[in-house]
Amino acid sequence: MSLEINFSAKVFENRKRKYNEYDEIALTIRQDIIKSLVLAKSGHPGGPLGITDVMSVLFFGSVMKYDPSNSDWSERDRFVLSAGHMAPVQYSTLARAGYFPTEELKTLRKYGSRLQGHPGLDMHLPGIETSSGSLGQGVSIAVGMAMSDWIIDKNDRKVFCITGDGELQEGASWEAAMAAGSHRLSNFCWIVDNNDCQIDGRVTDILSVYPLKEKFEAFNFDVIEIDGHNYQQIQAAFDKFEENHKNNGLPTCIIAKTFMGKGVSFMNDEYKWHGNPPNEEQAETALSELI
Ligand SMILES: Cc1ncc(C[n+]2csc(CCOP(=O)(O)OP(=O)(O)O)c2C)c(N)n1
Repeated sequence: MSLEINFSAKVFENRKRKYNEYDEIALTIRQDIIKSLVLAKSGHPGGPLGITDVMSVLFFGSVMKYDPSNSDWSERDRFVLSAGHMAPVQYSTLARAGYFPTEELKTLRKYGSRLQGHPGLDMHLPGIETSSGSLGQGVSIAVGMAMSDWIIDKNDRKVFCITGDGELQEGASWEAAMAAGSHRLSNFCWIVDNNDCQIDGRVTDILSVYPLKEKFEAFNFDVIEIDGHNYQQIQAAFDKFEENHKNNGLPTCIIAKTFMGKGVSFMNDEYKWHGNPPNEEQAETALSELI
């Protein structure tokens, strides 16, 4: 491989920020995604690049309560990436939060690595709360976590979960929605990565999941539609979730309108980048744009 790939050691704090401070974080994560995928020679760039801005606010804007030096902290909020194929964005985010050395991002999908193609609990990577990748399953587990916190333990922990929109074609997703809405899990925040792209085309064309807002409302969610690349709107949506939680309101569903492959011109809004890694030349071009 002639392209030299290095990962800076930079980590970011989880604190209230001015919106322009997220640019550096999101850029770093997008670079990590491209770098780890070109080294892995397999994997999914499109979804991870698209959800990076939401992840940046969620993890580095004092939205979630967590402690990278004590990943089992009993009072932590939990994050579940139900769309497990988007693992590169979760791995980079966790590394940039300080859960494990950023150098480890080099090992994505390598034999023996803790960073497999989909998050695995059996890999014992700090920050991973459950295995995911079988679509619909992560969100079902996440709702179970929220139920145990809210109904049984009656504690103050929150659960955040990201699903894809194509993922909603999996029926288990709607069973999870029904349970969260029916039990009024105000501690549950469901984020839909609404890029209208999936593995082999537009979600609209393959099997429409729309109208999303009305469907989640029918399942008893407070639904907030946002531009998933606008930090102000992302922050406002998480603030509304916090308010819903404080007031024992409804569970929150944030429908984040995003572009697959955001940040890299030739990947932008292209479903063909759902699951193909960049080759060296493409990675070089992508990294030259991510500065
Ligand atoms: C139960 C299940 N069925 C099929 C797959 C294969 N699969 C992986 S990702 C994907 C498309 C998901 O689309 P979306 O959630 O919109 O993610 P995006 O393309 O935006 O990354 C499919 C069908 C799977 N992982 N799990």
